[in-house]
Amino acid sequence: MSLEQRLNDGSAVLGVVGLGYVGLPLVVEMAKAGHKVIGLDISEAKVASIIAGESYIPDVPTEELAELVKAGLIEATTDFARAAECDAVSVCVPTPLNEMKEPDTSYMESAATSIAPYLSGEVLVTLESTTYPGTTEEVIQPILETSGLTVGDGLYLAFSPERVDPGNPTFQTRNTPKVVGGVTAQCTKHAVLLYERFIDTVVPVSSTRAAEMTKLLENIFRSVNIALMNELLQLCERMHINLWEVVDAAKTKPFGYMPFYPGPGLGGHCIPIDPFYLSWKAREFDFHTEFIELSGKVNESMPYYVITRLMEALNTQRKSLGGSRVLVLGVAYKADIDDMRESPAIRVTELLLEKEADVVYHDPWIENFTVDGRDIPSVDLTADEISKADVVLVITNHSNIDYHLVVRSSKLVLDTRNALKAFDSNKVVRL
Ligand code: SAJ
Repeated sequence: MSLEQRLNDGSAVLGVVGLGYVGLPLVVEMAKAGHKVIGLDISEAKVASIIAGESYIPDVPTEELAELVKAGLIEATTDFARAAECDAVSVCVPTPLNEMKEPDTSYMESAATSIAPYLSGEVLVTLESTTYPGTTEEVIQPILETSGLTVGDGLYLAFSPERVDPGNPTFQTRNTPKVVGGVTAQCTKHAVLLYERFIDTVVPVSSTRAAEMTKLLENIFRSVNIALMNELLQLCERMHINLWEVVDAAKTKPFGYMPFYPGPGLGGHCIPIDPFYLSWKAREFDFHTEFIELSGKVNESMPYYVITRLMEALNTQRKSLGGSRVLVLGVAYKADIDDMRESPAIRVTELLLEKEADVVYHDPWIENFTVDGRDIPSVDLTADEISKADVVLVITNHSNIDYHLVVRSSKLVLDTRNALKAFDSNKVVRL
């Protein structure tokens, strides 16, 4: 039976390499569509947790995972030889930057190298990791073809960017449209057949490079617009204009505008990182992506701006930052999730420690917070703890915080997220 038939009748065994915030939701959606799914990961802990039917991703309910594991639809293993059982394999591994802010494609290369020896017959491989245009065909395809298969003769290869927005209550894997671009038309066709099995809307494009660029455009659009807000915030502070109010007013425009907000910096594993995948590749074409470079510079300057504003706020109370007790409220990289990656709270806290502030934190989503090897003490959000702080620094505006208590019990608050916009108190200083 052909791959096309196996995909269409649901008998295709599907593989996913990388069982993180992208891969695990994908595994679950594939299994919910009735496919047998084999999850492949190098992490023994992740594999053991899945086998036990326990989810470690907040967007994947444990009950749902357990039921699918119990039904035998989901298996997990660190044995990549089991890729031999798969008719299609989706690769969802990290694409970080190295210290020189250059793409680190080692995870993708390692994933491709791990499955290549076991590919045979007719098999589809899709790459989902956000990366620069050209990666799929210049880096991944040669590795996969060491299997003896070639694109056009047994191997179908496509790029289909992940669009997971961790914690998004409305859009999850199934109802977020999926862009797909294959090396050949047949590759695109088979990748469309795969994703149509469990995703409501599939959007084919003409090439892998178009699909790779689509994802980068989405995230560069965000980082540039956030940087614009961060720059305007600094101008508005000098002009004594409340930019937060201005953004709220601008977003009443029912067309032609989309709100972004200033903040203490850019966190997460995508927005601060993905744009530099493109600016790195652009150099090969003698092209300087100035918007990307400028937005990176502005966004990276925000933790320093927060410290300046904090010192100014303490100064109004004739206090120095050195020796002051600072309660950092919210340290995850964005509201209502448990992820610290690239969180602006990290750089802000490093700077606070450099200024010899006495730092404690409160974040209901983050159990431990370590900066430069130092464990930052976690405190309960009580009137006593709040009142002990010389200043409360709101870095992440989780919704499950008692902001009334914060305003009532604090001496001073620097709010970098406009979390306290409902309060009219001279104790609250907005970034
Ligand atoms: N941020 C601001 N101002 C804003 C929006 C965000 O300062 O107006 C900050 C956030 O606090 C956070 C960082 O930027 O630190 C990134 O936030 P994000 O909302 O872009 O969220 P991510 O990185 O978790 O996920 C994004 C997805 N987000 C949205 O579309 C809302 C989406 O772009 C991608 O699916 C995902 O990156 C990815 O995997 O690329």
